[in-house]
Amino acid sequence: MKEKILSEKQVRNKTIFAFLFFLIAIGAAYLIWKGLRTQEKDAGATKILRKGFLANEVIFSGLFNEKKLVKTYPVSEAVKKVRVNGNYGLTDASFNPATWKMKVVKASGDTLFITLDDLKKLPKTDVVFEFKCIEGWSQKTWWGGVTFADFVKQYGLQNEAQKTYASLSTPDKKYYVGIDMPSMIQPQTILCYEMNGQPLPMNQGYPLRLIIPVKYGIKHLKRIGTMYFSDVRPPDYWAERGYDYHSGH
Ligand SMILES: Nc1nc2c(c(=O)[nH]1)N[C@H]1C(S)=C(S)[C@@H](COP(=O)(O)O)O[C@H]1N2
Ligand SMILES: [Mo]
Repeated sequence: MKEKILSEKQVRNKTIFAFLFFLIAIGAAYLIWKGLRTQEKDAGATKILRKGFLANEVIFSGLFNEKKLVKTYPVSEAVKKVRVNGNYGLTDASFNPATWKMKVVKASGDTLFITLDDLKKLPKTDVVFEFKCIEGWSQKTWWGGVTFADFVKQYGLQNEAQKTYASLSTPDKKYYVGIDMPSMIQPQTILCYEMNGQPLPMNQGYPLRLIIPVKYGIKHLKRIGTMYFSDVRPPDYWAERGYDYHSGH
């Protein structure tokens, strides 16, 4: 093989280039170090690390695993006595279940008012899964209703489903959640009207609640009053009190 012979000038150029590259690398390393050192503290971490947390939030929000199914169990494994937890938005004495309708605000601004009988006409889905509360308890529970995905199809809400978030709140607006759309569309997420094959008990959200197995209990809003869709993150009761907005697991 013929060796490549470099002229003196070429050797000099290469050396200069290597030296410049070395200086730039040192400079970049110094700037990164200085940046980390002098960033003001933000919630106990530096801002740069904080950006890492935000990136994780996006990754674990369900945006990248929308098709992933939560483990399910046979109905026989579901507990008979389902724990009751949390009654924000359920204490309004003037609430009348007989006249209840779910209000759905469409992207156009039009509103739909949907009854329980309307929903019962749609395909029914049951899900038995491990319901987890951030307080540290969990139990296998059995729920039935219409998947949000079926609901979108049947009511022609495809435009709404293009939004980034869904907002759900109780009729009295005292409890409210915001949920990323991929988690809403996930095939185990249901607008739920049955528990253990029976109508939902009052304290578990009669007539309709959200069951969203990819999330912790705080997101499973009981007694849905109004639903709307938005690219702006909707208010969320527990996120306002310091919990993770997405609360996925
Ligand atoms: N309207 C309303 N929904 C709610 C709550 C609440 O306080 N109000 N608590 C949440 C929490 S923290 C949990 S763990 C689950 C509990 O559901 P369960 O009472 O059917 O077990 O409901 C969620 N949905
Ligand atoms: Mo909870």
